[in-house]
Amino acid sequence: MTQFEKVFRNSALHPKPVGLVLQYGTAGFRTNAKELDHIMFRMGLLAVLRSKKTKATIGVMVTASHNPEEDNGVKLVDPMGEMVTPSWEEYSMQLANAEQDVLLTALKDVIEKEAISMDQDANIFIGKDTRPSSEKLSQAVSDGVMSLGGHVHDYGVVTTPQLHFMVRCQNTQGCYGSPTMEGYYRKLSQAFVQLTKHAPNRTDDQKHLLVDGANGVGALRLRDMERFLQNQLQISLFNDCREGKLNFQCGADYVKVQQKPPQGVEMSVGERCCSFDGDADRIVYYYKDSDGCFHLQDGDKIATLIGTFLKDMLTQAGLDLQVAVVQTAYANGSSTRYLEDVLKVSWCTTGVKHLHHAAQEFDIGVYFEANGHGTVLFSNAAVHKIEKLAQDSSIKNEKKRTAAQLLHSTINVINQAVGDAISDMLLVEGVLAVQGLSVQQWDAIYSDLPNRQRKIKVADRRVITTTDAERRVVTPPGLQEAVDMLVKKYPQSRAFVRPSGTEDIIRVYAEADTQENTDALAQEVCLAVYRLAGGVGEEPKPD
Ligand code: G16
Repeated sequence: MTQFEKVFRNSALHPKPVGLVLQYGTAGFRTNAKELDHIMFRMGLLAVLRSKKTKATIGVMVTASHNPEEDNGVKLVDPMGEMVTPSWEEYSMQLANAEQDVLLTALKDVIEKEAISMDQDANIFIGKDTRPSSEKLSQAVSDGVMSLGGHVHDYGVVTTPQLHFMVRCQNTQGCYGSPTMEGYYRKLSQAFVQLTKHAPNRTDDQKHLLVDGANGVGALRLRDMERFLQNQLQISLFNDCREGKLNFQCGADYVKVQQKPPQGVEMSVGERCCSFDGDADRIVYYYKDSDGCFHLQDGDKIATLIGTFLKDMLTQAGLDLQVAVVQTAYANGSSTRYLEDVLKVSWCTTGVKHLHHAAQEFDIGVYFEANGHGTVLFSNAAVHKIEKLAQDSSIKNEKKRTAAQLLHSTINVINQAVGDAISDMLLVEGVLAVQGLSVQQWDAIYSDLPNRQRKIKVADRRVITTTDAERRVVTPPGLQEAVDMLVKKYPQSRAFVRPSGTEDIIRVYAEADTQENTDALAQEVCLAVYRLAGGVGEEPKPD
């Protein structure tokens, strides 16, 4: 039997529902798990082609991240650990949506267009989150890979960033680290411990952190990592999968959107807390003040903390490297104003795949979405300069030597492949420790403008199209004009509307001078969306 005959035969075991069309979204395919078996098999096929094309190991992660437990999805990982290149998204849709009888034609079309040599070996790393559907769906990925003659290494239940890390380690022949779970834990925790050596005498309270694991894989893997941290971090873990549902009233997305603490976390006044999302590629921090008020340190605050720290260290080390922060439309206006005074700020469309590429333009690119998804990228030249300085034993100036060592450890604590809640947590903890900052002092760097995010259900979210990094609506006609009119009513206000690429909803963002005005603006924009873009169900009511 030829390879193609085998694909044809096995694809019948993962049949596509006739007529079902799925879009490649912000982070791959994502929908109810029941609709995904054929997608997984076909993404296994595509991963083999991508591996043959790049002559490198490719990753396939089965997860729906922040979505509800009944959803699932798939993220493809390119050779350096980044999201698959956008030019292959089209191929993934071609394969995903081909009816059964033309699947081979679609497959051969990609092979031909990309001039892929089918004699080339293919290696695929597979990971999955803790969803009940993930086991079977990751098996469908394996079936796809093996049908086309690829080799599978199944890492089992891992965080999305861990899988990205493994792919990068494998394709850099170990230069980035060892492609094993132990390799991941060792690399990050050793760098973290090095950072904390510059912050001796911390009290147990200062080392203490409350973590909400969203009842997901991040909780499991953080438990595994604890023993490597040499007691430099004392973690109280909540929502750790023992009871409670994945992402339900907990996790980074819930905390960010609802602007309130997750269920199941016992917070005392002033205690540092953080939440991961369902596949641990996002993190947000928060605390409660003595009046019981909740304070959120989201991705913007994390980017500010890290960006300004890196800039200070570079100045002290005497290194002339440019640090830039990449933001999206969701960035709070106050964060942008603050950052523009101290660093270069660049904009791009929502989705880490876009931010990652934008950040690669700089010596050091810090990118964070407000929802807590982000990391820091160092160019090869920047890494080389920092490493050289950190190893230079002839430096007499102690401040300069320390700064170089801190920069070096910072590089190693960061998972540069992709945003990583565990790595970002260690980075934030390390920076706060080194700078002797409390969570309140970090929060006080600037004050967020009140903001609100809402979700609206419409009959077909594709009716809304956008431009200008998703900050302006193009269709349906009249919607942008309506938003513009509403924004004029409130001081310091801003609002935008965009279709989600991960959930079947429209997202509305609003900010203004007071929470009352923000909520009123958000409500009015929701009504405009509902009326002009085909809202379904009851009219949106104030939150
Ligand atoms: C994914 C993307 C993020 C994006 C988020 C929400 O995150 O990786 O870049 O911000 O979806 O996207 P949207 O607003 O289009 O629904 P995750 O953590 O869910 O994989």
